[in-house]
Amino acid sequence: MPEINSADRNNFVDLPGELEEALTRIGKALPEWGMDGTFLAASTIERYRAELAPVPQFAEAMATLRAKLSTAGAGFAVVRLGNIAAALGEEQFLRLTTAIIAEVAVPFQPLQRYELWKPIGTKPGKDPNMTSGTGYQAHHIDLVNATMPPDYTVLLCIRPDPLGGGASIVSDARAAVERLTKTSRDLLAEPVFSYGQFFELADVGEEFRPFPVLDGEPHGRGFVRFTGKMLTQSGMGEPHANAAQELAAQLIAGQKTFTLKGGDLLFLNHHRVLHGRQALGEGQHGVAPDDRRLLLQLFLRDSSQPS
Ligand SMILES: O=C(O)CCC(=O)C(=O)O
Ligand SMILES: [Fe+2]
Repeated sequence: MPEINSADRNNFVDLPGELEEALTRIGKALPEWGMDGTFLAASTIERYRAELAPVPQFAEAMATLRAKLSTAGAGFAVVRLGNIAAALGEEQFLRLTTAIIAEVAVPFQPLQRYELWKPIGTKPGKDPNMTSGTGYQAHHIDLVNATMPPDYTVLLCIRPDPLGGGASIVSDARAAVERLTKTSRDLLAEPVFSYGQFFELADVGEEFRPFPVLDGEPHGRGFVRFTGKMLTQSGMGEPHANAAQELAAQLIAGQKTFTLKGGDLLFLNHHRVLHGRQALGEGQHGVAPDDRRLLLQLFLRDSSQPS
C-alpha cells in the first residue's frame, strides 16, 4: 500500500545524526521518572532538563519544535525518534521521550486509571469509532467536555498497523471555522452542545455540559471545542446540528493525512488543530494481539497559561 501522506516536510522534525547519537547515549542512563499527582514531578523535569541541556544542537531542535507547535505555526509536528527507539530498550526510550516532551510543556495524565502514559492499542471487539477501536475516528480534541482540556495531546507510535491502516488525520480548526458562514459561526457559539461521560478525571476542570463549540477566547487560549463523534449523540436541534456538520465537512476538507512509523512522536496543539484517525486495515483478527498497532498517549499543560 502506498504511504498516505498529505503533510509536508514542515510538519516533521528529523534530528541530525549526531544529536540522535548523543540522545541515545544520554537515554541509556536517564533515571526513572516520578509523579506529583497527575503531573510529572518537578524534580524529574529539572533532572531531565539538566541532562539534556548540554547536548549540542538540542536547544535548536527544541526551538524548532516549539515554533511548529505554536498557534502561529502549524499547531502540530511529528518528531522522528525511530532510530533512537531502535537503539534503546523500551523503558529507556520512554524516559528519553518523556524528557523531550517536558521541553514543550508539563506532561500529565488526567485519566486516573493510568500513571503517565496511556496505551492506545487495537481492540477489534470495541466500538470501532472510539479510542483503541479499528474504525475511523472523527476529528476531535481530547477531553472535549472538560472546562480545561489539556493544551496538547502527544501520541507516540510504538507499532504502526501491520495491515497499513490507521493514518493520522489533523486539521487546522481555526482555518475550518474561518470558512464557515457567519450564521454557522453564531450557532456554534451557543452553549447547546454536549458529548460523552465525565469521570475518573483530574486537573482538567469540571464537566462542561452543554458547551459552545466556539468560546470567543483569543486563539492561543480558547478551543474549537468539537468532536465529530458528537454529531450523532448530542441531541441538539437541526440548525445547530447543521452548523456542526458544516464544521465537520470543513475539517475534512482541510485535513492532513500521514501514517506514523515506530518511534514517531506526534504533538497536537489543542488550541489550534483537531485530530483523528483513518480506519485500520481489514482483518485485525488475523493479526496476533502483540503485533497490532500500539500508540501511547499523554497530555501537556502549558505552564504559561493562566489557570
Ligand atoms: O488512534 C489514533 O491514531 C488516535 C487516537 C486518539 O486520538 C484518541 O484516542 O484520542
Ligand atoms: Fe484523540
